[in-house]
Amino acid sequence: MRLGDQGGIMNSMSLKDEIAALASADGADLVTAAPAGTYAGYIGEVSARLRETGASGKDYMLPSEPMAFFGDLSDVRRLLPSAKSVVFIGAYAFDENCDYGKTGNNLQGKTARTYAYYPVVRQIAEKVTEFIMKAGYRAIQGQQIPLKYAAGRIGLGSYGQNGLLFTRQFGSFAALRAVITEAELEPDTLEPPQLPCENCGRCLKACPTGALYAPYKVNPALCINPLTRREDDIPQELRRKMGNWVCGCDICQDACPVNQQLKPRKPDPRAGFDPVNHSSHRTLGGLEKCPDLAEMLRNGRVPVMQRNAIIALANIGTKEAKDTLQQNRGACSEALDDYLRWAFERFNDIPGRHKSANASEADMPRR
Ligand code: B12
Ligand code: SF4
Ligand code: SF4
Repeated sequence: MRLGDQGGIMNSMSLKDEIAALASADGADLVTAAPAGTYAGYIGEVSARLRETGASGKDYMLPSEPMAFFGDLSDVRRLLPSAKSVVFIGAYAFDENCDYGKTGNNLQGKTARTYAYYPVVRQIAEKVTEFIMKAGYRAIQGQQIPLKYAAGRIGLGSYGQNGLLFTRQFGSFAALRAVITEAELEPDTLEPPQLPCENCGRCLKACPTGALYAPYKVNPALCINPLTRREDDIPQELRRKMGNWVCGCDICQDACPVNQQLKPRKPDPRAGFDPVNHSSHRTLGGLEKCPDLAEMLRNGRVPVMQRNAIIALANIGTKEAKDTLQQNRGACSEALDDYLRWAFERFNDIPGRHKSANASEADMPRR
């Protein structure tokens, strides 16, 4: 028998070791246990954020009204009434396949690094859940908990002013997932990293849209991450600030001196996009990291991704970018005419960018 048969806490402690061994063998870079709890302080912060920003569920890309969604996160017992412990699974997400230094001029888009590791932590968490259930305890895996806040409470990381949780080994590039269980696991107590935020503020200065509107505080209505996934119109002044991000945005992480010390890892073979199991990957089916923008226009992509490719090309602004858009404009959804018009105007408007003799005649989308 895998577990001791004496019952009680000894049982659970050995179960914890077995969970840690299983998850690590399956590629987890972080495995930590905490008591299941409620997060009252978190709800106070969420309310303040909603008051300050006036953000709606749509701004957060949520299926429901924000207070209902965050309220559910704030008490794991709403999900599993008998919950006693939470296991945090983390994976280092900064891998060699996201060399953004190579994008920007050669007509590629950028995708958020951590996104590609959501399938990795999910698959590990699924195995851990199955293992705990075979040991006789109920368990549920997912994101139905305020991951940064809850993991921060046990010292797995510290909040940076960019609003993300910095772990000791992996900076803020750690994808997180939780397994909530009725098994009683001995909690870990960890030493959180000390961050140099006080005299820094580089992430706030780097955020191109002002979404990071104060230290630790994000306005989702301005954040490029949800903008690249939203189906409603993106205001022109925000399009200009999106650079060549086509899904998510890592600017406030790349600007950080702590993250700049990180060495990229060898990619986990499971890293990538999975529209079936991850709602945040819904529009990413078939895309690689740093996808080719011409391919994004051509291959019958959903309009949201064609739109993001148009914005990225306009912001890259070179002759090659303009030619690419001209050559592929016929493949774009008609719903994107306004974006095409805006893009061709932008190619011509910005000093130092590619000029064409007659923007209004030559560059308008033709069908
Ligand atoms: C909603 C959400 C978003 C929203 C809102 C983000 C936000 N910061 O609120 C949007 C869509 C904008 C978003 C964007 C991103 N997200 Co997101 N998101 C979430 C989600 C679902 C909930 C986060 C949440 O609770 N927000 C509500 C706010 C109020 O809570 P909070 O961020 O913890 O805010 C705290 C601070 O303000 C703090 N605070 C306030 N004042 C002060 C003062 C001090 C001194 C301190 C220390 C703290 C502090 O108190 C608040 C409460 O804890 C989690 C998944 C989950 N289930 O937890 C992923 C999650 C947080 N996201 C993640 C990622 C990777 C991102 C992006 C980097 C993706 C990308 N590359 O584009 C961006 C980063 C934007 C940013 N700078 O935060 C990761 C973060 C991993 C990590 N190591 O931190 C998570 C955990 C998902 C995961 N499974 O790994 N996200
Ligand atoms: S950039 Fe500076 S202020 Fe922002 S999270 Fe990193 S250390 Fe903190
Ligand atoms: S992800 Fe980009 S837009 Fe969002 S807060 Fe960070 S830098 Fe700003």
